[in-house]
Amino acid sequence: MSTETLSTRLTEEQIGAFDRDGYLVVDGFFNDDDLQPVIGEITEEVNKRAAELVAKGELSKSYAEYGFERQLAMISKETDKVALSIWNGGLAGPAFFNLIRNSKLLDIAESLCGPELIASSVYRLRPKIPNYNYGAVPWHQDSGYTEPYCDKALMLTVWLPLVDANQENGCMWVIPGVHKDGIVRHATRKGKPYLIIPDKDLPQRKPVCVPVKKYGALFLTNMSPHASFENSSDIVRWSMDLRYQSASLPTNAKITRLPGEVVSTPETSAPPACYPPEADFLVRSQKRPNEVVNDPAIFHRIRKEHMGAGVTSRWKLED
Ligand SMILES: O=C(O)CCC(=O)C(=O)O
Repeated sequence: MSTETLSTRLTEEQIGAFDRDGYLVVDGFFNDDDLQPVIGEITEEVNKRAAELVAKGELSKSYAEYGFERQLAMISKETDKVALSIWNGGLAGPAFFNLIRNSKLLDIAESLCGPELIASSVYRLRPKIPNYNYGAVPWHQDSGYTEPYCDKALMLTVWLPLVDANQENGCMWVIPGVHKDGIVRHATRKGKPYLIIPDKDLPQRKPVCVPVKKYGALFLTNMSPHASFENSSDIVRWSMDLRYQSASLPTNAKITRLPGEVVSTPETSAPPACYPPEADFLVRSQKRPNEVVNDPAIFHRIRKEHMGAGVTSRWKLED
């Protein structure tokens, strides 16, 4: 725990619930100052990309008058090019960077992962379009995607909706209380982007639907099985998910290594990072504060220049 005063803390009860259930929803965690810059940056990009398609004759109009919740749904009735171009980590403007290093979020991440804090480039923007099959994400643990070496440590996922997320528009579902039971079998699927936990391997606990209103945050462990299903509403279920870990785990962040931190060498058999394909960066540190990345241009450059390595493959094709 940091010696500096943490301004945002979880209560004992919240920490207990996170430890027991493997997830925690905190309503009203964010405010407009936190979210509006990201919404503004997304809107600008959607407008820009829509205008390009209109100019090429691939889209009839920008649908800007439909606003944040509906514009991309309307565009996507004509073309999925705009949605696909911004999905996942496609946008990396200053507002995204500032959300990842939001001090309230870092306070919570620090309290759970420790004071030397790495953020991962594995942040995802997910505009789940109504009735569009790309958006549903099958059951998985985030550790299914990362290096086995990192299974035992906490990598914190923060999932935050940019609109009210509910069962109708495809909010998250979680299987509570099984995150201490280790990794379960995942499978790959031909032509599908996501891993899946096959039905017969799903932990036998009742899944819970986890609606989260805009400004709320859902905190998850890397071992908490979660999924999300179709959006059958008429608005876009916009959300982001961000990830944090301790600098003592394998990381490809370019930082001075301190005693006790894992350095990737053949002797340690540690991978170059918990998720080698994308770039990590230091977001909070007491011991090497001048290595913290706090300039959006540097963030952008680190991501761009990152030479992604593969993840050890441990899953087979679904039978
Ligand atoms: O946003 C979603 O629908 C799925 C998110 C997810 O699977 C994740 O954050 O790991």
